[in-house]
Amino acid sequence: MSDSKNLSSTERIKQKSDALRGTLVESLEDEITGAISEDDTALLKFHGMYQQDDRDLRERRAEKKLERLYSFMIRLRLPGGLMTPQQWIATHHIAGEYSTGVIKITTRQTLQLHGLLKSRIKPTIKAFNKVKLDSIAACGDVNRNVTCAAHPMQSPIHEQVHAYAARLSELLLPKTRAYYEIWLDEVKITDKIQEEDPLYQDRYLPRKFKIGIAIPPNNDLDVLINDLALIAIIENDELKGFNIAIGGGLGMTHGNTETYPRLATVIGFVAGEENLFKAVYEIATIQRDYGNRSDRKLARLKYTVDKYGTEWYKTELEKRTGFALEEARPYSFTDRTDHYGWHQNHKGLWYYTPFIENGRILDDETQALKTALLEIAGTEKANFRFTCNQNLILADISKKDKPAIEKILKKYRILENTEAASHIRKNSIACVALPTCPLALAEAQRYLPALLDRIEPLLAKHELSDENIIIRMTGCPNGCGRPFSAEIGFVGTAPDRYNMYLCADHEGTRLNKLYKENLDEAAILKELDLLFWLYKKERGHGETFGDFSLRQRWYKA
Ligand code: SRM
Ligand code: SF4
Repeated sequence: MSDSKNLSSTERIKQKSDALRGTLVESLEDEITGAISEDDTALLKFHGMYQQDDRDLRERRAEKKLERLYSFMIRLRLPGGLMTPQQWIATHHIAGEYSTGVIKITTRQTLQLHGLLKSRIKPTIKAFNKVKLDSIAACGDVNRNVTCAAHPMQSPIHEQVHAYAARLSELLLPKTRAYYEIWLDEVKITDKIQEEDPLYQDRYLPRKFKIGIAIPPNNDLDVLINDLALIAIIENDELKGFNIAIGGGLGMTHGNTETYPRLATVIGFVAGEENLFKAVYEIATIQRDYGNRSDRKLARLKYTVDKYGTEWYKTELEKRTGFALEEARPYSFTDRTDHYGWHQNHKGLWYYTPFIENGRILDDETQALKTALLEIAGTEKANFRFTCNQNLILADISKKDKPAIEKILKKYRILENTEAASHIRKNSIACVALPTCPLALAEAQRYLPALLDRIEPLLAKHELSDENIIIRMTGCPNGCGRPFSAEIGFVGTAPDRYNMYLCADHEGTRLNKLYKENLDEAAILKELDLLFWLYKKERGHGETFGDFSLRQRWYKA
């Protein structure tokens, strides 16, 4: 069981929080500061928000003896990443009225708004609530947004599998009414029994907990990086059940060898809805009871699995559920990318995936994406599905409505921009990083597009422009843009410096390895020039860049 003597400070904050209420109401009312109290910042995460400040302005404000420019980021809970056109319209207006206006699609197929001032949080949540959207448990030591394979056109039973994302999200929601009381002015409940929480109890989980559901052969969500990965097993177009894998997670700390990225290990197969739900629930209770509660850096499920062993975890799970897992069923992933442009499913419905660089939805000099999406939502002829590659699929469009949507896409240069984007750019991900992320050591989404401007000519020089190389960048080793499962991964170490990782596979079943440390842009480009030259010259037939890098042993011993 977890050490209850040496609890981290966050454990104590959770425990004395009165079911996540803390002093959030008082913090909100405090007009002296744009911030909330320190303990409340930990609790706010469970309500789907983070306190941040504009790091670009820190020094200037400090010189003027001004408080940091505090603001808040809100992340929606959107299991499986599905939104109606009406919900999109509301999100568009909320973003414009209360946040920076930019809507960010995240790597867990939901949306974030940045730059909300303290006084705007409540109106924002109320406006989302009107269209049945919330941010409960989008952050914090609870189950996070459940991700699911995004491509409906790829499987006739996509809807059936997709429904599990919403139901698992419901199953693992905290029972507290704090969110409704604080943000939506629901009357405070006096009967505490109503919010007793057998799963989370009073200390919640030791750390964040992530679930993903893949539908092979596509692995667009990088399912094995989740604490709990479910892999749908489909035979003869029928859903038979799910393989269960545990212990994925990417975060690490530079220089701390006790921390590491890890892919989930498959422990068995489960058939039937009741058993699946039981297994998911009990995997969470084991982590609750055995996860590390004294050192948050070692508190994710992956460390619990490695401390006690996979077999132990499985045995404990079977003891708690009362049934044995079956032997894992065969499956294989062949693809991890989004499918840009128009595609049609088995029912004849159409899907369009535009290229959205790093998930940032805004109007700029190349295209009027935000305006186009508002106009498309206004037609009510397309649903919005977000992908874990920070993209959007305009979904479920009938043959009759396709020309109208296409006309809008053309008018605002979305078609043109999507067609023009290079393969490597379409396979890129960058995390938010500066200026809002407090943990960023280097730039990511503000820099990767410019770096790609310089990488594209190198690929052209070596006649590799048509290769689908997966490239990702993050501003620190927490791994939010999943750089450790990229064929070329850049992880920030300091301003303008990155560690470079190579050797992951194309399908998301092998992590990469450290190749070179602390490279600046000139060094990155020099390395890539050489690596691309060798790849072009010596690759085997159809060999991917990641597989070639591994064969060449391009990693530090
Ligand atoms: Fe993340 C923390 C952004 C996906 C691992 N992540 C953060 C914070 C909240 C920084 C903080 O703690 O104050 C970042 C907010 C930046 C900002 O200004 O918005 C942040 N993470 C993101 C997003 C928005 C990146 C993006 O550009 O899309 C993704 C939001 C996902 C969502 O909708 O829920 C995001 N984060 C991930 C992923 C990828 C995934 O889940 O597919 C990972 C790696 C997988 C994993 O969990 O191991 C990830 N984020 C982390 C970690 C490392 C956790 C660890 O085990 O060590 C942190 C730091 C922490 O928790 O202490 C972190
Ligand atoms: Fe911030 Fe690091 Fe996550 Fe990027 S990887 S968003 S820099 S915590």
